[in-house]
Amino acid sequence: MPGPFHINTPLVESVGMSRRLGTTVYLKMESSQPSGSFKIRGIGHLCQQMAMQSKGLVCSSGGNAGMAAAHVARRMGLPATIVVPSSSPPLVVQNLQDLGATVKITGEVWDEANAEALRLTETEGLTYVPPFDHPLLWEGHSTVIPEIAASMGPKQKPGAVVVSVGGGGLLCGVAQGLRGVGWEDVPIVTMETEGADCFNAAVKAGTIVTLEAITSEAKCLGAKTVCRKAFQYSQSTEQAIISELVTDQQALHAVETFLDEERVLVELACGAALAAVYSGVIQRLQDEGRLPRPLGHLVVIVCGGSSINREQLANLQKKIPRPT
Ligand code: PLV
Repeated sequence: MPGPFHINTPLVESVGMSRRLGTTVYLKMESSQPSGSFKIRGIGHLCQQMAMQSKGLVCSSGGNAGMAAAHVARRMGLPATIVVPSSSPPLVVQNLQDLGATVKITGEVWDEANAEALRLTETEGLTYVPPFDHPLLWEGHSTVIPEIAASMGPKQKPGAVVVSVGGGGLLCGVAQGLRGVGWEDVPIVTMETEGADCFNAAVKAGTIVTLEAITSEAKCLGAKTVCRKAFQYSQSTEQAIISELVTDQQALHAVETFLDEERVLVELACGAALAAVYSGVIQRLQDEGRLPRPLGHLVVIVCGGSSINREQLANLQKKIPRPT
């Protein structure tokens, strides 16, 4: 059986973030994964289990799930069709084509692209690769936590873990992984941008809701409805999940600061998680007594993302107005 397809990524301290927060901040560098994001953990695992006899993969994606599926398909010698919405930048289409995938642009947001991927699954007999809603994805994503535990060493435990949420797959993997290593008492801080906030909307409403539209530029967080399992985790009393939002401006500022300080370029979806520190969200949660002070080591999952280069960053800088 081929794989695993993902690599064990570095856990490194961010001196700049540690200085801001007054406690050690570790970055789990999922941006170094072969496909540019954590997605290859879950998608690689799912394909190992489900696609061995497949005649090809079809994946609906804002971009990064598609990149992971295209990578895995290439390694498995399978054709891949990736359905993306028109909101995905041309760069995403180019990156996918460079990996040998067939790209289909359908609908304006991910949910519409997904309907087309499901249709192709039926009509073409392809193996459907979901971007966030599947137990095998969560199991694959969960491997990030034992890696963090091994890097931190015995008797060490994070004070909190920060993740971005799109459809909630990464969150489910992190929650599962934390339970797996006996860290269910470690709070998870979930980050979304305003306008791509289906998890926050569900937490506030106390029930799963579907957003009318995705108005954030963080298109890879742009699922209109969060997966049921992520919502269920938010309702559980076993593990604290704190749902927070930032603006696109704050996510962009975080991307820029991260580039300057860590010399790594990530996309806006990841900027949302970084903004937890750069925009003072963690400090505010401490002020409000929702996170302890002093806090143990903070771990930020740097989810990464390939929908970014200098040109795309400049586009975002034009599109997203600076705070006045
Ligand atoms: N992006 C998905 C879903 O898009 C995709 O198709 O690529 N950080 C990055 C860089 C991401 O690409 C994503 C998901 C997330 C975070 C959030 O992960 P999730 O969906 O598992 O919560 C619509």
